[in-house]
Formats: sequence, structure tokens, C-alpha cells
Amino acid sequence: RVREWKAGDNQPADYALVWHPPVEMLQGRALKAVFALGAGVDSILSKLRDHPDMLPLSIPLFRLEDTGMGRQMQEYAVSQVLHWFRRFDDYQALKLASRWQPLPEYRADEFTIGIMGAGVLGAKVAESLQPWGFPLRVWSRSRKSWPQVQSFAGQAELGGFLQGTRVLINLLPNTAETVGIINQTLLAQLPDESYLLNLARGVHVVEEELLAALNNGKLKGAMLDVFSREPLPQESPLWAHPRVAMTPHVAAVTRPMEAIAYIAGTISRLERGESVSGQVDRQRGY
Ligand code: NDP
Ligand code: OXD
Repeated sequence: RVREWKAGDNQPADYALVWHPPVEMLQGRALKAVFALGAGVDSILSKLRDHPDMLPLSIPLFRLEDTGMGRQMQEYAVSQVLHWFRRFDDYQALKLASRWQPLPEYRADEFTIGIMGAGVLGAKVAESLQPWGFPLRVWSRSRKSWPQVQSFAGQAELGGFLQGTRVLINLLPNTAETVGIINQTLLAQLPDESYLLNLARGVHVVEEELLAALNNGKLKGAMLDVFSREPLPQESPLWAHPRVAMTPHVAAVTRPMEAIAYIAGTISRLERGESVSGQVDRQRGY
């Protein structure tokens, strides 16, 4: 039986499905597990920091793994990388200046794509970029052994990962370690005229330092789906910047039917005492 929680509902429940849950929805309930209706659990974990008794550690928190988001991220990343690779940004600028001018081609083998975050979604994006002949690399906490993808692990290898990365794609979770990670120091390590595609969280990027990198030629363009404040405030200089493109946090939305099928499957396995994936490590933050 499924019911929509409304303020004042104190009836028992075994499982809760939440996105931005009010404290009173979860507090004091003998739940078997809670499911986040998204991939990132940063908003739930940040609420838990202020209200730790909302969800005791004994109640597992699960998140969505892919459930259709992988495919959406692939569509977004492939279309944007090809847009930059085929110089459609330059051709649009030439078109606006009424100029007919063929430009030198970029070489695929020199157009290195670096993905920060090699989890469920980073893996899907890497897979979709493979057929195009771009050198691919990922950066994560633990090393990956993926065919034809160079893996860099941990803080010590971040510099090596950035060196030579022409297109930086962010698919990290928002944790204490990753907030503000795309800053002046990081951007300075990329080759000149690189590109940034932020598909993860706005707080990963220090927005003033991103603008400085765009203005000093370090970055040639940025495509942003997420922002430190959403909706992006009207006064943000990002709106008018000619080399910034954006979408309103729609890179990969939760598809209800796929999400519900996934959650129902996980509940069935939990009830049978089988092992399941997707549990959030609250200590680690993702
Ligand atoms: P996962 O948890 O599967 O993957 C996270 C990856 O980040 C892992 O590879 C992990 O390393 C790596 N990582 C975490 N912390 C660090 C660190 N400190 N240093 C280096 N690497 C680190 O997440 P998903 O792929 O499912 O999702 C990624 C994020 O995408 C979500 O957290 C969410 O913020 C964002 N998202 C955005 C959407 C949008 O519409 N814009 C939609 C859905 C998600 P390791 O593999 O070693 O654990
Ligand atoms: C998510 C999101 O994390 O929609 O699922 O951003």
C-alpha cells in the first residue's frame, strides 16, 4: 500500500520515498529504509546535519542508480562535446558577424575528455564518448580498470588528470571534499581554450573564478546545468556571458516509472534478505 504523506500523518510506514523531506515526515518513525528520489543525496544529508535524529544511522538511505538518468547524461554530454569539437560555437559567432569563414578542424585524438566522477553516471558518459575517438580519462577516489579509459585516483593524481584535459565534465557528488573544487587553481591546470561541462552540482564551481577563466582565455566555453543558487538569480553575470550556455537543472531528470520499478525491486530484495546496491555511505557523503 502506498500513500502520500501529508503534514500530521503519524501512521506507521515501512519505507519512505523522499526528495526534500520535512523533518516531521521521517523523525521518530520505525522505517526499514528511506529512498531518495534522485541520484544526489546532498540536500538530504545537509538537512540531516541540522536534524540528525530525522534519520538514525540504523535506517539505511538509498539513492537512485541510473534509472534512466544515465541515458539522459549520455545524450547531453555527447551532443555538447560534438558541438565544441565541430566548432559550432565559433561558427555561431561568425554567423552573428555575417562572416563566411571555414575554420581549421580539431583533431579527435587531441581532444581529450576528462570526467570528474567515475560512478554510475560518469561510467555511462565515458561509454557514450568512446566511439568518437576522443582520448578519455576519469578521476575518482578509487582506481578504475576500464578498457581504453585512463584512470586517475585521489588528490595526488588530480594534477595529472587535468593536464591535457580539453573538455572537463563534472559528475562528482556534492560532499565536503568536492564543494568549490572547480576553482581558479584547478582551472589554471587545464590547457588554454578548454571547455567545462558541469552536470553535477553548482556548488562544485566557484562562479567568479569560472568567469575569470572565461575572460582570460583559459576556458573557451562553459555549458552549465547546475548553479550554486537555483533558479539562477537574474543579476548573475552568467546569463549574459557570450561563451556560457545553460540549462535549468534538467540534464537528467527522475523518470517516475523507471524510478518506481527500481525502488520496488530493491524493496523486494531487502524483504527477501538479499544484497542490494545503492545504499548511501553517510560518512563518505555519497
Ligand atoms: P556515484 O556516487 O555513482 O559516483 C560518484 C563518483 O564520484 C565516484 O566515481 C566517486 O569515486 C567520485 N568521487 C566522490 N568523491 C570524490 C572525491 N573526493 N574525489 C574524487 N572522486 C570522488 O554518483 P552518480 O554517478 O550516480 O551521480 C553523480 C552526481 O551527478 C550526483 O551526485 C548528482 O550530484 C549529479 N546529478 C545531477 C543531475 C542533473 O540533472 N544535473 C541528475 C543526476 C545526478 P569512487 O568511484 O572512487 O567512489
Ligand atoms: C539528482 C538530480 O541528483 O536531479 O538526481 O540532480
